[in-house]
Amino acid sequence: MNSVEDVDLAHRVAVMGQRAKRVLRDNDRGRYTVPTAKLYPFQWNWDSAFVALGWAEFDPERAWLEVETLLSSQWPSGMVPHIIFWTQEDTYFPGPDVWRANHGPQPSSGISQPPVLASVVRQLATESDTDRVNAMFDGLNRWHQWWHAARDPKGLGVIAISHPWESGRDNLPDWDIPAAAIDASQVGEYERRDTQLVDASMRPHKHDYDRYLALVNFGAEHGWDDAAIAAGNEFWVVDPGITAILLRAERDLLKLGEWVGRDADELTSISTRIERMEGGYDRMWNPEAGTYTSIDLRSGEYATTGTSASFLAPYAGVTERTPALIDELATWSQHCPYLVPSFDPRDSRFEPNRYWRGPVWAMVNYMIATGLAETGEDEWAEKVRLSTRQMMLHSGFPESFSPTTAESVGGLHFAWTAAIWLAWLHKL
Ligand code: 9WN
Repeated sequence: MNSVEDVDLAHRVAVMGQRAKRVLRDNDRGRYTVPTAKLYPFQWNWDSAFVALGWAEFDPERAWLEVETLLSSQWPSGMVPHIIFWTQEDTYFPGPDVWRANHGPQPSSGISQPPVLASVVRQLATESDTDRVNAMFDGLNRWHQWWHAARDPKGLGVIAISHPWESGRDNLPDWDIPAAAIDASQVGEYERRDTQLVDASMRPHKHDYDRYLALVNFGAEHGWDDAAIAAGNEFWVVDPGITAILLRAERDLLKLGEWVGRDADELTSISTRIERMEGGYDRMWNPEAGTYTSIDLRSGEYATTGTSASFLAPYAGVTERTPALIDELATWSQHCPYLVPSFDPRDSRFEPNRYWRGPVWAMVNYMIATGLAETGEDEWAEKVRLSTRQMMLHSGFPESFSPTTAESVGGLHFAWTAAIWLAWLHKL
């Protein structure tokens, strides 16, 4: 017989499921879902991909529409932008007039974001979806090719970002030193909207924003030309997050291609890209830090510290160093009760409530735990899952969570957090 506690928990879980659906419905704009109203009133790239996993739990048609809408914003170069400005809104800065990036079918930003889309499509696909997968395959393939050509032009097998926003982990301490070289003297006056909607102590500093905007200006002045950005952008940093996510996405794209019977040539070129990345991955291993770190390609310097993305190697199918990563995760867990903080909690730059300098993000946990489970590290996969669940039971569906208190950080009523509940955490 169930105890009172079990019944109570089952009730709370059921209520959470209803609330999570409500969050998606409230943020639904018909063909895409905004991350949260006002703070982020457009379509964001990796948000939409994760949100589709949530929709899939109760409205599969709507899930497909989400991912198809995202891919429909693709530029002729193959790039899929990080923000698509489907409507005009004045609650977000910088908007399309600052980006000056009208290269695609819709006004958009000029950079990309972590390419989780192919992995999500693989999860959405059921036996009856071969036509849909076929229709998306070329776009996904071209986007992946773009990452290699535009962000790894030297064929190192690891992927660079041209802007902190491209990583999706905007104000990570990793970017401080590479960004320090950026000349922001010409940025001028501007009005931020984020700090009018969220406590400024949770958001990046003005110093960071000045540099974000200087990089946007550089891209816009160079017509968002990939070669000019690779050659001259002051910020050019290998990101373990993008690299792991792309490698995973390439493996999933290959499986999708095999499944729908694409040409051998197409499949071979994906396999070649996978092999190049498998060969390059260990460049990010930093023996002094004892983990994978980012690399500033302009100076050749490695970051000194691991981040939550260091733990994505198993998700990428790179498992040689899993024992060391598990030791590292165990150490982190002794320094903060909730896993996985976005930045090393032992480091002096760790800030539990400031955006990507400490808070926990549910979709990052989802990827970390997926990789750990696939590698046979069930105990730690489960710890990460239960930690995520506990934080949501405590604080609902905010943008992110404090790893020290499980309290909300950033925006509320947040789509990807609710989606991760639906896709992954709703079972008792
Ligand atoms: C800039 C929407 C996005 C996420 C990013 C997160 C944050 C934007 C911002 O919000 O970035 O892209 O203005 O802060 O860092 O990962 O996609 O949720």
